Amino acid sequence: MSSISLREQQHPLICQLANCIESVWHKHLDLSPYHLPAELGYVEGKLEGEKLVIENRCYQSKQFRKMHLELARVGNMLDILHCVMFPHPEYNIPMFGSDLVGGRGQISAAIADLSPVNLQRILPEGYNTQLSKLTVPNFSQPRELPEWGNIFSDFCIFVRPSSVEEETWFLNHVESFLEIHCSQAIASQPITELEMQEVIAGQKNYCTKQQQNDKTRRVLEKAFGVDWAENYMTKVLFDLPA
Ligand code: 18B
Repeated sequence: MSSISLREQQHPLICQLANCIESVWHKHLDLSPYHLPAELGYVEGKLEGEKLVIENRCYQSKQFRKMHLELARVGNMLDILHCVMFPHPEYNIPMFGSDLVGGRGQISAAIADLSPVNLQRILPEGYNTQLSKLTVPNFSQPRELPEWGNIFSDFCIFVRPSSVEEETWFLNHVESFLEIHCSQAIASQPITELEMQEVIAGQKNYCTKQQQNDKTRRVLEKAFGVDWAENYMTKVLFDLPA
């Protein structure tokens, strides 16, 4: 099955966000393929008797070591979009991340952020200026970040969209994040070797915290087992630069 067909079966917001992400990437960046570890591009498992299907699309560009878009579906109970853009550590630019989780017609978690990669949680000035100009939609059901969520910036959006209108607000806001991110990234200059050490430490902290997301881990463990889930979370979802 091609990922177009999985995408079309999923919740409309997931399908729209996946299309949006790929179209902004194609518009701004010179993409080449990024090869995931063997056998992990398309995977199927069983979760409580339901089929779990995972489809990955992965690219790289001059500024980004790995741009990962993943769609997953458990039977027809759970639809997931996961996306992370990992910058090359020679650029001091944030990590874009987004997760959409939903089931039976309702998205329960919609999160997107441009997360700083220094331990002081400071975004580069250009990002701050651009992000500060955005109007934050007035979502009726904001959600509380878990404890490990201290990696996210003050611009992070984490909500349960309560209507088609709010879904559109979320989609448009993430599109703005991506437009700002791609244009800022293209304009950014490589940093020194010393500064790179801090960026690597920041990216490592981001990944270590994300690996603590028990809700993601539980879904993967139930379908594929503990060891497979650990390998997938550390080698595919949140791996570190070599
Ligand atoms: N995630 N998510 O990507 N996760 O990957 N996700 C959930 O309504 C998967 C990211 C984030 O409240 C839930 O509570 C699976 C990125 C946060 O404790 C489920 C995959 C970000 C929460 C899954 C996946 C991110 C969350 C519960 C692999 C942010 C709330 C849904 C395909 C940039 C955590 C709910 C909490 C929730 C599952 C964030 C089931 C399997 C990139 C903060």
